[in-house]
Amino acid sequence: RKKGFIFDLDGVIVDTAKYHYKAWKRLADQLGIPFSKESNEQFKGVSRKRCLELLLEWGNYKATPEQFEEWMAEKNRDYLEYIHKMDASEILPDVPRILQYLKLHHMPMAVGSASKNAKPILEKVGLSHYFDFVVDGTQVTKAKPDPEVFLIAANKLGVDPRNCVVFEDAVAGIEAANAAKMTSIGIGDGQILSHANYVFRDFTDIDLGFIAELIDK
Ligand code: B16
Ligand code: MG
Repeated sequence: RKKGFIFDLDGVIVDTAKYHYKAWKRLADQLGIPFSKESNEQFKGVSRKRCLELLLEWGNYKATPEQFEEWMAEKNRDYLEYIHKMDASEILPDVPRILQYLKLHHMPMAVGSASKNAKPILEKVGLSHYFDFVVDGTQVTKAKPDPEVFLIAANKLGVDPRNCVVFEDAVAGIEAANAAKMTSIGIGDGQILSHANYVFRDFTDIDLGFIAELIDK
C-alpha cells in the first residue's frame, strides 16, 4: 500500500514556538494583558486569528475590527523579524535523519501547518526540497483539531488518509490526525499527547526500524 508522511512545522521540524511567544508577549505587554509561557502552550497549532481572540478574551479586552487587524499585523511583523534570522541550526534534532530516510525510500511527504509563514520558514532552514507539498494556513479554512489540513495534504499526495502518518507536537494536531483516521505520532510529552498512537520525546528517540515498519505496514 502506498504510504504518505505528513509533518507539522512549528514544534516538529523547527522550534518557532519561542518566536511566536516573544511576538505575542510583546503585544500582550503593550495591551497590559498577562501572558506567560504556559499561556503560550495554548497557542500551539492554533491559527493567528484564534490566538489573538484568546488573548483578548483572557484580558477581557474589547477590540474594534480595525484594532484586531492591526494587532494581528503587528504580531506578524515582529514574528517575521525573528524568522528572517533563522538558519539550518534551528532545525530540531535528528529531523534531517528521518527526512533523509523517508526520501531514500521514495516516500511521498508533505507539511501540514496552521502557519501562514510555513513556506518562507522551510526555505530559510533549507528543508523545502524534501516536501512534495506544503499545506499551510493560507490554504485551510478550518483550523486543527479539524482534519482539513491533513486531508488536503493526503489528497495532494494521492494517498488514502488511513495510510498517512502525521508527526505533531500539539494536542489539536493529534486530534486532527486522529479525526482524519491517520496514524498520529506525537512529538513531545506523552502525558500531554496521550491521544496519539505513538509518542516520542523528540526525533532522536525514533529508531529507523520503527520508520521502516510504518513504511511496510
Ligand atoms: P502564523 P503549526 C502554528 O503552526 C503554530 O503552532 C501556532 O502557534 C501559530 O499561531 C500558527 O501556526 C499560525 O502561525 O501566525 O505564522 O500564521 O504548529 O501548525 O505548524
Ligand atoms: Mg506544531
